[in-house]
Amino acid sequence: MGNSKSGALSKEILEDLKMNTRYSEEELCKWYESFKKQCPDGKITRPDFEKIYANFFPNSDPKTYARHVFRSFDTNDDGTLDFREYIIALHLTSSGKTSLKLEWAFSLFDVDRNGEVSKVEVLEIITAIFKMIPPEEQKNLPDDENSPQKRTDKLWAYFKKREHDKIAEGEFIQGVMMNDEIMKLIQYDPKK
Ligand SMILES: [Ca+2]
Ligand SMILES: [Ca+2]
Repeated sequence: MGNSKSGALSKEILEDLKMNTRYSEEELCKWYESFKKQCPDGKITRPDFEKIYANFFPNSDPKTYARHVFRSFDTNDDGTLDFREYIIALHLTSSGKTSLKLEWAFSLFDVDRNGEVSKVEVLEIITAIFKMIPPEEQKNLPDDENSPQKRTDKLWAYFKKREHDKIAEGEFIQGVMMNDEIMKLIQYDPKK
């Protein structure tokens, strides 16, 4: 408990992160220093997080997506991201390893955290992703991908699911990994 005031990274969290991410002790301590500088109270709030996203997407509306991403990172569901959650997020999203990224993507799509993804959940996330695409770019999308509903239908059809079926995590990761087109549907990389 005393750790929160002294500003040091607790041994317990350090060991946990060393075991569960690819980062070394040295790297983690460095991350922690800069995290503390930016968030002196040791927590990132949802509005802070949404602001970061807004800076990256000045020509579209990333707010809903940011809210879902925040939820997927806030694993203890307390409304803030602490250092541990922040590092795990970084580890999952920036590793370059597709299976890790898709593991995270699954948690993003599993809005109610029940371990499976429904079509309603897919539509919810794809709608949020769609809002990040600037209107100019939306005009140039292929005919079967130019609305959230069409994109959701396409993904659902690819997984050969009926309306009320569900997708499990392993099935999701494997399916998306095998198809680049589906991979593109579940994310948005802004053109630089
Ligand atoms: Ca949290
Ligand atoms: Ca679910």
